[in-house]
Amino acid sequence: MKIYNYTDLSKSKIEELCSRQIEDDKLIEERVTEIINSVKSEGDKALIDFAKAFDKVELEKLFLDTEELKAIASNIPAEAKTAIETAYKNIKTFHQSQLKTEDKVETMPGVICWREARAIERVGLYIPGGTAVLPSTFLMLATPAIIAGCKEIVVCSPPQSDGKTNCYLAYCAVLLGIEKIYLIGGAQAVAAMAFGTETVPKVYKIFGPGNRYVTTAKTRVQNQVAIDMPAGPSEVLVIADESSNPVFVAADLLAQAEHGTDSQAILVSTSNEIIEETLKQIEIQLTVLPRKEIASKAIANSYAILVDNLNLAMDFSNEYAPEHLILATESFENFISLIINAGSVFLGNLTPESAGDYASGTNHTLPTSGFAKAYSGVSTDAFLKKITFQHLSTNGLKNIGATVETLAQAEGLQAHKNAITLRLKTLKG
Ligand code: HSO
Ligand code: ZN
Repeated sequence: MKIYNYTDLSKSKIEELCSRQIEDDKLIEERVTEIINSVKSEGDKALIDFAKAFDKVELEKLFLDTEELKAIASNIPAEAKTAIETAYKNIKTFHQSQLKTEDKVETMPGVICWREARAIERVGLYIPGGTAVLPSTFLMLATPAIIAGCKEIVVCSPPQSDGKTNCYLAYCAVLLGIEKIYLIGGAQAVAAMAFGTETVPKVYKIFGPGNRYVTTAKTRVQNQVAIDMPAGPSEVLVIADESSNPVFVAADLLAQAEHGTDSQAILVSTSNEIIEETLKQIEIQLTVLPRKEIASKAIANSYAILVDNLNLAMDFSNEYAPEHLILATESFENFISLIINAGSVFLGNLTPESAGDYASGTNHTLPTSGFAKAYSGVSTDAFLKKITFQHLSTNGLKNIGATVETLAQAEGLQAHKNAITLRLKTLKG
């Protein structure tokens, strides 16, 4: 991990440290285009062929139904079952609190405007398989979809080599009342949900993380469906001062690093000793991690920055716009209002990112790659759209009439003007 001194950094160096450009991979682009085209033209057959080619499994059918899911779920260890239930309860409570009705507003006498939320009828959730199977992602996506009231929730996850899914995902499905898991992974899952096949329903919005194939496919199908957000490798930025605990800080950085070799784990600190001690701790904790190969590569690509004060740390963090921001300081209260760009924030020394990754209630599907400057993480809102309504009374029409007529005239749109004028005339009778 490289260490920089903030005062020595030029503007362009700061920009470089904040940029997460991953080069376009032409090969991935081409493969994804081929996959999308195959799914579009051959439907289910392409999905079965891809399962054979990529997942090394001969599927007889493309999904597991409720009975099959129940059977698989029965193998879940009791502890995991309880943990999933507790996490679900917290996620549900937090996401339910996001459902808000808005007031009707009388913008001028007799002119009433308001918004009402309606669920996106059909949504597609992608739950990754591969190096880490993520039941937590299942909870994070399906819970708000159910709370929002989405009628059809299509869940895709790559099949295991036995043509099934694991007991954790199966248990989540049973707990949430999701009737099917489609055994489809990668770009082909995204294509299936975007275009529909004989078996897989076409959806209106696709959610969920995935590898480069999945994320490339999601950007590709955007002229067809909505997506949650553009995705890149996961990242954390920890701000630490003398009041932080290097053992905890190291653990948090490693928790991020173990996600993938391209993960970013960044430390910004006012204390050189804290940086040194954290780096030592990283070495110690790393040696016993099962995913140490992955984590050490990510750590090698990450960096620490020494700053003169926490305000400068906040400046850097806002420029970097981290997916996760940890304020590992006892004085976190003073800095909350200074946070402008971040996906999700963890306050104080006893609040690890892991809490939010799994169980506190907040969503872990968050904007990466600096997109926290413009995007929010997934929430119940992401599964809703807001429809505006308005009603004009006689008085309202009279009050707003001249304004609309004048603006329509100015834009040279006579028919627009007439829509008012003709009504006003009838009123005058
Ligand atoms: N930190 C990941 C979410 C996750 N962590 C799932 C563990 N499992 C992206 O926010
Ligand atoms: Zn995580």
